[in-house]
Amino acid sequence: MENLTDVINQFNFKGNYVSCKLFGSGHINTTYLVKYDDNGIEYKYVFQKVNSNVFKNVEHLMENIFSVTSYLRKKIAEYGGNENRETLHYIKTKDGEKFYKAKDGSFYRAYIFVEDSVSFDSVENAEMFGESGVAFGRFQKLLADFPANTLYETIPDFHNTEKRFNTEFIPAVEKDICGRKNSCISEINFIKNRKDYCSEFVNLIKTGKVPLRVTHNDTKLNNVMFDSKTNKAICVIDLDTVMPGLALYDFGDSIRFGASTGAEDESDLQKIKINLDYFKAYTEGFLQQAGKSLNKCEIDNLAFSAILMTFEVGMRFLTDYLNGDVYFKTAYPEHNLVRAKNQLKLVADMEEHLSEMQQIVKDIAYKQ
Ligand code: ADP
Ligand code: GN1
Ligand code: MG
Repeated sequence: MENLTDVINQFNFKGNYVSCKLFGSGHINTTYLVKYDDNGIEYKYVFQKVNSNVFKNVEHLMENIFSVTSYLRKKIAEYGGNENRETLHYIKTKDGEKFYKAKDGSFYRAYIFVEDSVSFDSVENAEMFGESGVAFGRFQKLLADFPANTLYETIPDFHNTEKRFNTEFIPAVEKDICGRKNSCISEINFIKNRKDYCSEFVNLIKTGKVPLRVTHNDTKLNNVMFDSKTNKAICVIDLDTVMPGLALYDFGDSIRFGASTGAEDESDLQKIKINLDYFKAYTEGFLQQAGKSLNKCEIDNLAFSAILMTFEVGMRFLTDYLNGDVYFKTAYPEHNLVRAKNQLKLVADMEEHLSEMQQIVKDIAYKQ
């Protein structure tokens, strides 16, 4: 394996290498904070090893990111924003490439660290969550005219819940290659009993009721950087899954992660409920930005999207548990099972509160 500092040295960073430390809490890539020094001035970079087990075509992924961020820079400059702060700025290698392929076949890329910024792994108050809604709503709005068909699908069928059920979840249950099935019979049944959920959005696409848009597809709170002084959301990060998708995916995934009363891997299920105040705050922020571009069918499905996106990730965690933890990073053997139970508990709680969630959406969307 190539030495990490040798790989870092392939990039066009300013000055001399100072340090490299592990950083961030994502489940997929490995992230480092790299520091350089140029005559006493410190430069910080985010340096990542891309998970090429998850992302099969890193070239396509980086093409997507460069075209989307270049487009965003233009849009941000047009409205007088700060294009160096409000979107990611990727650094090419000394050879002018968008990423570096190491001798062992692994892929690395780098971008500028957004100064005076911070990300959060859990929501601290409704205002913060509302701000993340503004950030993802704005992201969607700014990319509304971007030609979605020029983007590669970095993970085909990423939010095709039906396909995930039929071709990933059911085979994992049937094969049971780790002999873990008996430890999660009630979770398996919970998912099987909701098989109908899986085709809801697939059918909305098939019948043309909702349009494909450029979406982020992984709208966790920690994929938004906040200004550490003003607490305002600055920019959306983690652009690996930007591709054609539904506004519903982005809305629902944010709620799943941020409007839960506990962390995604909290094992005490009593602590897992939907926080309707947070739900309301996010809905206000998101619709304030993206509301005008959504059609009635999208708006009417926002509340359910939170259930479906939570159900989908719960099913993915359980699938990975059954497959022996080959996809998501885990910290202990039952980690994926704990995450799955947690997400399915949140589904159950949201089912009980669906009509309240729908009313909140209506009150906000139709008063605008
Ligand atoms: P992953 O795919 O592992 O989730 P991310 O791209 O989301 O990787 O990065 C992981 C974490 O690193 C983020 O949650 C954030 O805290 C931090 N981070 C990422 N990009 C930046 C940036 N440009 N500036 C400052 N911090 C960043
Ligand atoms: C992964 O990379 P990260 O941690 O932001 C996953 C998402 C899941 C999320 C669950 C490419 O996101 O789909 O919703 O974990 N990303 C990928 O926390 O699979
Ligand atoms: Mg992330």
